[in-house]
Amino acid sequence: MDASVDRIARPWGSRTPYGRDEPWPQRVDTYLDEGVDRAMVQRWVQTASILHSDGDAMDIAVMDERIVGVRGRAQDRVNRGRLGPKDLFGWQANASPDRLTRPLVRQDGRLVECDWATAMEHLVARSRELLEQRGPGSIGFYTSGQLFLEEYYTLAVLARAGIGTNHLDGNTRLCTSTAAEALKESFGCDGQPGSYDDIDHAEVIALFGHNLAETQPVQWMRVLDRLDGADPPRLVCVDPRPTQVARKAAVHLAPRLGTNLALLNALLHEIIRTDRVDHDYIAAHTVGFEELAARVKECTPEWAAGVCDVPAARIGEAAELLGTADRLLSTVLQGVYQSHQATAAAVQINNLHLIRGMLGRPGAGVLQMNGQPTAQNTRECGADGDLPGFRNWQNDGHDADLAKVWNVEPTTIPHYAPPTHAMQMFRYAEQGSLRMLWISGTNPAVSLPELSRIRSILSQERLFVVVQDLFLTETAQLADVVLPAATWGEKTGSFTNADRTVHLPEKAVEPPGEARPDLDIFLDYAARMDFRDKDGGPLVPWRDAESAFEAWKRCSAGRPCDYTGITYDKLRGRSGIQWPCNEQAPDGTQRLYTDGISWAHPDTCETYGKDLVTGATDDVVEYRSLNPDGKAMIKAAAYLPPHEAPDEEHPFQLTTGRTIYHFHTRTKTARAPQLNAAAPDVWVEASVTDAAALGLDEGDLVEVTTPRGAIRGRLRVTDIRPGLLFVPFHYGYWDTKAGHAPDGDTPGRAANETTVTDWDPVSKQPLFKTAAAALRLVERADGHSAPAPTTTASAPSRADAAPATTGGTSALATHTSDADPEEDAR
Ligand SMILES: Nc1nc2c(c(=O)[nH]1)N[C@H]1C(S)=C(S)[C@@H](COP(=O)(O)OP(=O)(O)OC[C@H]3O[C@@H](n4cnc5c(=O)[nH]c(N)nc54)[C@H](O)[C@@H]3O)O[C@H]1N2
Ligand SMILES: Nc1nc2c(c(=O)[nH]1)N[C@H]1C(S)=C(S)[C@@H](COP(=O)(O)OP(=O)(O)OC[C@H]3O[C@@H](n4cnc5c(=O)[nH]c(N)nc54)[C@H](O)[C@@H]3O)O[C@H]1N2
Ligand SMILES: [Mo]
Repeated sequence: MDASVDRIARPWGSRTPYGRDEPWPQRVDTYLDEGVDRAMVQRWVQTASILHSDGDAMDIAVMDERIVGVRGRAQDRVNRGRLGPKDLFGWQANASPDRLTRPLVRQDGRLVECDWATAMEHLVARSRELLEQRGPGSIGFYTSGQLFLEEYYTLAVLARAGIGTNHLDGNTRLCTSTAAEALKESFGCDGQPGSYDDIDHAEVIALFGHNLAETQPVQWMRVLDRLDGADPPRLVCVDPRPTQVARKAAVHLAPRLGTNLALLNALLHEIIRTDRVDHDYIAAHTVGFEELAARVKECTPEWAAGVCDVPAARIGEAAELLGTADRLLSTVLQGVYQSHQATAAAVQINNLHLIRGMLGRPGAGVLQMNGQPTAQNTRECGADGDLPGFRNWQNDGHDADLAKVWNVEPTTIPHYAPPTHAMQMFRYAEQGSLRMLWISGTNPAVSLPELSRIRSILSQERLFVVVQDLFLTETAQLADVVLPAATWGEKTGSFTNADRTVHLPEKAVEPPGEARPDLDIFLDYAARMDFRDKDGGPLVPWRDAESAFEAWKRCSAGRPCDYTGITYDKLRGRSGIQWPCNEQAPDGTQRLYTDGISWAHPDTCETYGKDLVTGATDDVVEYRSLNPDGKAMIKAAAYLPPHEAPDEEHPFQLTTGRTIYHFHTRTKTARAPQLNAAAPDVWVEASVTDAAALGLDEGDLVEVTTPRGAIRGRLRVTDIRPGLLFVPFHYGYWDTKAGHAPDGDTPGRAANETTVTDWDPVSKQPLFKTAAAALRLVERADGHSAPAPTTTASAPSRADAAPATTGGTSALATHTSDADPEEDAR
């Protein structure tokens, strides 16, 4: 079967139904540039998508040394050939004419072009001066969840052992630090327990604050295919918006923002009350059940109904599904991680699985999801505020072991305190103790909360800002040095998706101009700084991606994220491989914890844990007394109300998030015509009830104000819960008419003009999803409708209120269900 589908109008494409416990059928999605057909493609280069955490495997089509399209890889376990809209169209940004092609340095207030040697020597001179005058604590690195493993590892070595600073974190702090923390609190160590294959086997799939349909569209296709097949799963959705997930759910709970923990405590209450718990599993593999039972004893559905504004009966129905499922799969994402009591709530989902014994079997698993494509590697490699290989900074044995791998003295690697988190780094920069900040692969001038504050921090004269990016982003415009990076398709390196699957995206074409792979930039810096190990040899002896990967394998050996059984060759030509992969598991490991809990023993665990309410760190003595045998830890927490509650002046709750067609600050997706056209500008979602009460309608220009700032956008009236506003956070200002940051005359359109500087006490993840806001009319619609998609959570409540989102002929992709074996062989 060969079919052409408008993948903007139908983001998930056509269905390939399958029954429970059957293999997910293949469907190969291909999109080639207009005027290009398969016969014209000169070579296909293996890669995987980096526009979400799914790791969709694909091949890049190359013609005349340029990228002309993509095709899914049928043999890969992750996607079996399917691609989402961003996978299909996003690559076009690579060839955008406004890519950075030469380094820039600031001279007399302006950024001017220079050669690499000039830019790097400037950077080295400033680093040396700061090291001499102010010490390593004056230098910080803020990296990404979108580079490759080899790049993070190199950065971690040069920052922690070369500079010797504790200030190294990723934008993964905004993204998956709660996922990591929740895993650490429950299992003593990071590491995704479940597998995407669990979707094939689950009887109930519960999604907590996770808009899977839009943010991991290929796994949503998998769920849709199961819903159309024999013995379909039932979905439980916890999300205040009418997402596609919510529309397909057997039970949809739409809680008041910031009340996840109350709801979860009530669900646990019901499951314990009805004794739907696996007592044998609890006895064999956990500690702490009694404390949980006592803590949730009073948390009845009726109590939670009052807190969450969800009918008690609906909570009962959800508990019934979660409590009786023979195979339960749960997924968790930003509706929990970026909301109030983030870690405490995420941990309750682990508890649900622990008390029901729903772990380590097909269909029984928890996915504490990642968001960014390579966030897992930022964490593993220690570029995110943890030590490499999930080592425990409080464990002297782990510090010594890492020092041995790097051939440095243990005192070289700072471990006097937990590694500095990103929000703290920005505070140090604000206060003046941090004097150099090297930002790679992230755009904090759009993505961090309270943007007026972030802009003023980055614009300080005394702070030396280095930005490594593809484009002159809002952040790069504030830099002292801008380094042009090569990206996906232009460089080789590996990465690991949210279910531990490692892929090897390969270089397909040359980068534009003088742009260089991030790895080469970090290696160049390490060489110029002349970082040495304790015997006088180079601290960073590797020279390319493959030798960096081999070095990382030695660092990962014997740790949970063991890569020792993986080679570049093993990743070529076939499916991705799930870590741990070593002598005992040469083909990788589908699920963790199939045979009890493996990494929670006091000698091996990544952390001794924290208090779920205050975030205070425990020490080894407390940990040993709580968990001497290394079992899973069931940790309970009481609900507290969110910090910012609506009042008379700010009567609404405001949340922010994503749409299927755009990625983050849109540096890539705004430059892909099909994606940009589908959602070209910011909008504001409000409920039918609230719009009616304020006399507002579809397309009206409105202003949303919080104590931090205001944004303007057109109104979309949807079936969102009353009292709640939603604003997508994708829209910065680089492509606006003004082209500069908002001031008195140009109100902002970035959601983060309005968000608050506040974070979860345990994971330190910022709270992008709970604020109080006011809404007012600026201008009537006058024929406009909101530039919001109609295919997704932002669908208008009244179907005819806005024209349907379509892509037309330029968005036609083919679906092939019988994968052509010749095409599969490369
Ligand atoms: N299309 C697209 N896909 C992406 C990305 C992208 O930018 N665009 N980014 C990737 C990245 S880095 C990430 S982190 C993931 C994020 O993926 P998701 O977490 O799925 O996306 P969000 O839209 O941030 O938030 C999910 C949902 O949380 C709900 N929510 C808000 N507040 C609350 C609350 O208090 N409680 C509950 N239960 N729910 C709440 C929102 O209504 C929203 O539907 O997506 C990844 N995939
Ligand atoms: N209000 C609100 N704010 C949020 C969120 C939210 O839900 N609401 N979500 C948060 C989350 S989960 C995330 S992950 C962040 C994302 O926030 P950011 O990381 O700031 O967003 P991106 O637009 O992905 O920025 C990545 C940058 O790296 C560049 N880049 C891409 N590839 C490469 C490469 O290979 N090398 C280099 N050097 N640069 C590259 C891109 O051009 C881009 O400028 O936003 C966070 N902010
Ligand atoms: Mo993220």
